[in-house]
Formats: sequence, C-alpha cells, structure tokens
Amino acid sequence: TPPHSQTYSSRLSNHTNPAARALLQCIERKRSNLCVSVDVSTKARFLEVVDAVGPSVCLIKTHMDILEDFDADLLEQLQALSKKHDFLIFEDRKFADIGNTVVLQYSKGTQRIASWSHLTNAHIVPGPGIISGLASVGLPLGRGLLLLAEMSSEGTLARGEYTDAAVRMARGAREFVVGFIAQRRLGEEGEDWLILTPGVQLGAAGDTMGQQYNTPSKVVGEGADVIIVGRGVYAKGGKEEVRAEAERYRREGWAAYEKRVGI
Ligand code: 5FU
Repeated sequence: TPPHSQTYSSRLSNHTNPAARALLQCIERKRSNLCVSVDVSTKARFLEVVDAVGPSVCLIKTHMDILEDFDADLLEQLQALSKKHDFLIFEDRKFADIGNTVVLQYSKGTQRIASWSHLTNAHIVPGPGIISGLASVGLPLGRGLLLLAEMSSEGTLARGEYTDAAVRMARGAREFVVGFIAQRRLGEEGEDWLILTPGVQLGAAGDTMGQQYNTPSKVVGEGADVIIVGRGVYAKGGKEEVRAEAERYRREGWAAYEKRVGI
C-alpha cells in the first residue's frame, strides 16, 4: 500500500527522524492533522491564539520574525503551551542561503530557531549545501526539515521540474529531510514523505495578494498529511471563536483522512 492510503500510525515505521516520528504520534494521539499558522504581530495575541487552538492541533506554525515584542519569555511560554496542549512547533523560516549562513541563522541570532522549533523548512534554490548546513545544526537536536517543493501562491515558479528536483534533493538527505511543503503527494511508491499543505481555507478562494485556497477535503484527498490553516482560524475574532474554528478544521481534516485511508 502506498503511504497515501496507510494510517499515520502504520507509517511510523517508515520514519527514523525523531521530529517526524513525534509528529505522526501526536497526530494519532490527538486525532488531528491540523497545523495552525499563527501569523499575528503581538505576543499577547500570539499566546492567546496558541492557547485557544492548542487542544485541536498537532502542530503550531510560526513566523517568529513577525512578532513586534519578541523576547525569550515568549519562547518559554510557547514551549510551555506545547507541553500543556501536546503539539509540535514548526518555524516557517524558508531558509534560502548558502550552508554557512543558514547554520548561523538557524542556531544563532536573537531567536535561536533550532533550540525550540521541531521542524523548519528551506528553499532548494541554493542547492544541497543548504540541507547539509541545516542538518549539521538540526540533526544532533533531533530536528527535521521540510523542503519547499511547491507553493500555494498564484504564479509560483516551484512547479514541474523544480518540484522534481526538490524530491531528488530530499532523497540525498533522508535522515533530516522528512517531507515537503507541497499541494499534493510527492515521491515514488515505496517512499514516505510527510506532506504539509498551506493554502487551506473553507469558504474563500484566495486573498488579494495571490494566495490560493483549497478545502481540507480537497488537499487531504490529494495527499496532504497535515493541513496548514492561518487566517481561516485566527481571523475569526476572540478566543472562543478561534477555538471553535480550529476544532471545525480539525474535524474536517480528520474526516478527509479517514476517507482517504478507508477507515
Ligand atoms: F510555503 C508556503 C506556501 O506555499 N503558502 C503559504 O501560504 C507557506 N505559506 C504560509 O502559510 C504563509 O506564509 C502563511 O504563514 C500560511 C498561510 O496563511 P493563510 O492565512 O492560511 O493564507
């Protein structure tokens, strides 16, 4: 059976990377393939949204460089919420530089991403040196990497041969690269890559700046293992509305998964 039609728990044996394994286990435990992207610019709102959606998610996606009042306490509180609600953390940094530079960006600076983020991602534009650089920091810490193989935005250049090149590059670094940011299942039969899919919303086709949305059932049907939802969840208002919206996406995503694997 291709990974596409296997359960999350049966796919555990296909993965050795600790972050990939922890994610698969968390997905099963919480019956959630929902990742909420918390793209807000104040610490108070960030922590409010994370606490509200926490029970419904397997993963919280961050753009930590958006926060205006970022500090070490924010990271401590995020990590405490990750324990309280049982979710992993994915910093969507989209590294895109030479190996030596991404080593510094990933491990140092004010944010020390590798110290708190279980998963991060990278563009393949620089070539495989970006992966070896990030791996030199992330592997000893048990972290995992996703490659950007496709994007959700209109006019993206990440398609066709570019997407194929991302899959080939991933094959050269199987311990650290756990999967892709993509819109559909990638790879050949016998390969098991985690597919995380942004550009998901119920009831909107896109935004005014090129974002394109599909529904949870569409993307999960095409191979998404984790659906990434941002404004569809957090733009709804206060804590209770946000909590309810996250739970709605969790149910939709899980139902689509059960349909895909036939359980
Ligand atoms: F790699 C990608 C991509 O192809 N599309 C995206 O939208 C990443 N994203 C991120 O997912 C983007 O940076 C946002 O953080 C999030 C989508 O947010 P939305 O509010 O659901 O549109």
